[in-house]
Amino acid sequence: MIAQPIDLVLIVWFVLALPSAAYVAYDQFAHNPEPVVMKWGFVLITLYMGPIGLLLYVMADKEPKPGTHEEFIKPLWKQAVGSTIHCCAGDATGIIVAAAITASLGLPMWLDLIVEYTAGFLFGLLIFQSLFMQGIMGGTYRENVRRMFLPELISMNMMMAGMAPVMSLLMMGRDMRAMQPTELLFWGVMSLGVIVGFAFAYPANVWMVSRQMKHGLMTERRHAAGAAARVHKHADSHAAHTSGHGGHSMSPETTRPQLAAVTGMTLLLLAAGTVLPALFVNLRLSARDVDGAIMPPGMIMGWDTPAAAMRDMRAVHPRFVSHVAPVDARGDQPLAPKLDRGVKVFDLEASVIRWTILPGVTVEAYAFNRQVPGPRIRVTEGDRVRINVTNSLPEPTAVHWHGLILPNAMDGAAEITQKPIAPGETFTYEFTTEQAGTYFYHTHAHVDRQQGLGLYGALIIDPRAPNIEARADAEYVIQLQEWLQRSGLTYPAMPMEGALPNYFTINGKAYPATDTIHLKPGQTIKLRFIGSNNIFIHPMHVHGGPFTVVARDGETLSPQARFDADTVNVGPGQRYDVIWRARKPGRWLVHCHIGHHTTNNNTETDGGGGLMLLIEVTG
Ligand SMILES: [Cu+2]
Repeated sequence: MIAQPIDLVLIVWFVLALPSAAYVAYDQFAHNPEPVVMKWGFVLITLYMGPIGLLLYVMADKEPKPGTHEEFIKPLWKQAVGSTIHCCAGDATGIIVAAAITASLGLPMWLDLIVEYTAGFLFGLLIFQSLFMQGIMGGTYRENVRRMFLPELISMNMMMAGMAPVMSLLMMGRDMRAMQPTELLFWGVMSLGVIVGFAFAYPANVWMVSRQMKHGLMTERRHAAGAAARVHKHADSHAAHTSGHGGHSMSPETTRPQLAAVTGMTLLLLAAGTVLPALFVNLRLSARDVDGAIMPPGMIMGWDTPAAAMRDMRAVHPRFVSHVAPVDARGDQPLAPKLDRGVKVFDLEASVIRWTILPGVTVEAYAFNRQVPGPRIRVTEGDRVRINVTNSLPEPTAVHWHGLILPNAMDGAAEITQKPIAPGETFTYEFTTEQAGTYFYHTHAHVDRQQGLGLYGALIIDPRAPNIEARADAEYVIQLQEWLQRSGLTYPAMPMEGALPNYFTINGKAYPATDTIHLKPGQTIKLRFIGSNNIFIHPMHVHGGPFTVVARDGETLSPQARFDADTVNVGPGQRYDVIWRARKPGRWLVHCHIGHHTTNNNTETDGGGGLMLLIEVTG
């Protein structure tokens, strides 16, 4: 699935690789005079290495004119290309098949590497080198296995020395879709791995071919076809004649110390290629553990980063989006209750939506009733309320009624007071309200992730006796939120490396997309600040003179305890009700006083951004 720009690059790459391999296959079997095993080697390698495979074929192996193949392939560098291709085709096929199987089985990455090495080595040695080459090398299968063991070992060690770090570092890197064979990225990493492995194995093959340890390229023609070299698709090996470098008579020109030194060095490089990445990435995890997570750029991931941390911080995968909210949709919409024998019944559904926080900037949000913030629940002190919460998220959740006095079983703390609501399930909360004031509800399962992605909403409880509350001509609820949206993906913002937010919203919108409040001179407004965000204490400030703080955390302050201020620190979970009077006409700002929180991705638009809105006093 296309989720990142790299996916488009990979599509282009594979669109080039497929016709490249098709061309090589056609040309090999229709025109090129060489043993079938080499034809297949080139086809497979071109499938894995795309245009690079095609380049190698044309430059080193494709007969330029009929009858010239023998002469054309003589240079050592071409012979070594043939030798490397032959080896890599077998090894890479073994490695790739093993990687796909181990990923599906959910084996940890370190075990993957061992299985892949073993599979690549055995496939290369037992099938590609010994079985397919038997017709060319003569001798029994057993003799060939013995003869090819060392050359295959040297070549495979080098191949894996190059391929293993590519696989480890990229598969367990930022975009762990690379662990899943169902993703294009997996195949992209395999391709890159084969290319790097080829580059590592090539010098070793130059040496081995020059020392007569391995076959290079060969020419094989049907006698009957003669010099015209019309090659037939089904050239059977009885009628075939083999010539060229190496051929039947290979007599290695190496000394034991040379072999020991070279083999030792390749083992050392193999060890480095497989072990060193373990210093940087957690190779104990499996494809299942990381579940295709895409991590925020800049997150610190070490050899001991647990899979649970990755699952918590990862991007919301766009495939989970079940609803795209219109650009001008607003959150915090009043939710009308149904009445059931005196009980006010509300339905909430948590799901993944695409939400516009600013024209042109969307986030993949976890949302109640397809809006951010979730719908406003407004009841009166003493009401019996029932809230049916349906979980349509890809993970379990629970809803907490922040600040309320209620039965413990209704408190919504996942794993503490209830089993989390599994995806697809509904849980019913029911309680009688005993307080009045500004409250809110929010997820209480993986709060770090889910609330950071948008799972919260206002819960306003009006007092039974209205006169006990400080009153104003108008009121406006301000719910704060921090977002991390980067490179087209949304991550839950967190106060840690790589996860700090770059967007900030009031009621799901960043300035200048926030509401504008309209007042007449002399009118008063009650601003209900809600710290529905996860990270920062936001010093919320109003221009145009002080306001009076009349309630804190839902509790109305006694007239003696009320105080005037022009900035109030709204911390996560806190609520402040303040009453501000429109003393003079004009455009007065309400904003957070942390400068960065009034930018959008570090940019000021129309005088600011993020946690900012306007009160227009006219008339
Ligand atoms: Cu702030």
